[in-house]
Amino acid sequence: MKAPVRVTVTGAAGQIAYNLLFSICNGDMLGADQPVALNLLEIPVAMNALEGVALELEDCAFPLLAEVVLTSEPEVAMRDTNWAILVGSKPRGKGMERGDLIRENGPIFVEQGQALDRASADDVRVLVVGNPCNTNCLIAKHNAPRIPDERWFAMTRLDHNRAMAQLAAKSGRPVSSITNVTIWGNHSATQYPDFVHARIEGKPVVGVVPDRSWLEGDFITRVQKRGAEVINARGKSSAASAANAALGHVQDFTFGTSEGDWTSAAVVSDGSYGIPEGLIASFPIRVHPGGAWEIVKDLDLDAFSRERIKKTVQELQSEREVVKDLLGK
Ligand code: NAX
Repeated sequence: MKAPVRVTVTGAAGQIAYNLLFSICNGDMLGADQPVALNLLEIPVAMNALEGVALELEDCAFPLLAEVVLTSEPEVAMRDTNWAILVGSKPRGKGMERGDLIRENGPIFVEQGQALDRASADDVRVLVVGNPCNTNCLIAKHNAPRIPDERWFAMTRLDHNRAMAQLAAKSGRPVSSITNVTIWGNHSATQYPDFVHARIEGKPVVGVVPDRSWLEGDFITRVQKRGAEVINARGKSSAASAANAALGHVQDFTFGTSEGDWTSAAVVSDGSYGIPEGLIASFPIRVHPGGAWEIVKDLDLDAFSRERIKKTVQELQSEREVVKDLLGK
């Protein structure tokens, strides 16, 4: 029997976590032979609800679940963790601007970053899901100088999946035939879902979907605004699809991406494609079995793509400006 991998999930009584925890314990994220231990973090008022989740986890009698720790203390939640999935954050309130939300949630990620720095395992990797996830990730990273740059991720996998699904629907081809999709930049309405390098059955999308105005217009807008579309229809934000994306992200960064394909994730920019070093921006990422990864470097960007990447990067820079006092060292 392998030693358990310790996974922290914050916001563990929330709706994304409710769709995530049971799949983690079922082996869907780290493999059917990989035991897991869970560290679950909530705020004090939600501890009762979290205890209810723990009762249900127990009732599943998961053979792979070695231990469950419930806590409202970030440092306890981050202790010895190998994968920290930071979901918990405050939702945007009525009339709140994006900048207000960033300021509201920033301190959570200062505290959790410091706790990760002090208490996590030496090989910890961090996936930030809670919004605004790129900037929250930036804040946590700056408050955890012990953890190397390549271990930090903000989630754009849901956007990536949404783009694949739209291309499949438009072309009438199966989702499995869609590859080489990239989400660039911020997980926000400025993100750029790149169809130029995407492929359908190995052929450039632009050759298979002749409707260029759809690709440049509705395709991009629909992916950018899909979160709002789900809220309008469901009355609640995406939860099952977000949890599924988090599983997919950790799977890819554990087992690797398929030969010839890549995934999208927001990582610490190394300056590639002119995106300023240090920003947490989404790139095309190739992952090797075991989890070592690199930004796919050799893509030619046309003027259309460059313009859109510039816009989303400007937004990331202005978000960084809003939180610069939280970035510590
Ligand atoms: P919920 O409101 O259902 O759950 C959030 C949970 O976090 C709550 O139980 C709350 O008590 C807890 N929480 C708040 N502050 C905390 C803190 N300081 N420490 C620990 N827990 C804390 O939201 P849910 O639908 O689960 O969404 C969670 C986050 O994911 C939101 O910020 C949401 O915007 C974001 N999303 C990110 C996505 C992405 O693709 N990156 C897509 C889905 C989602 O919109």
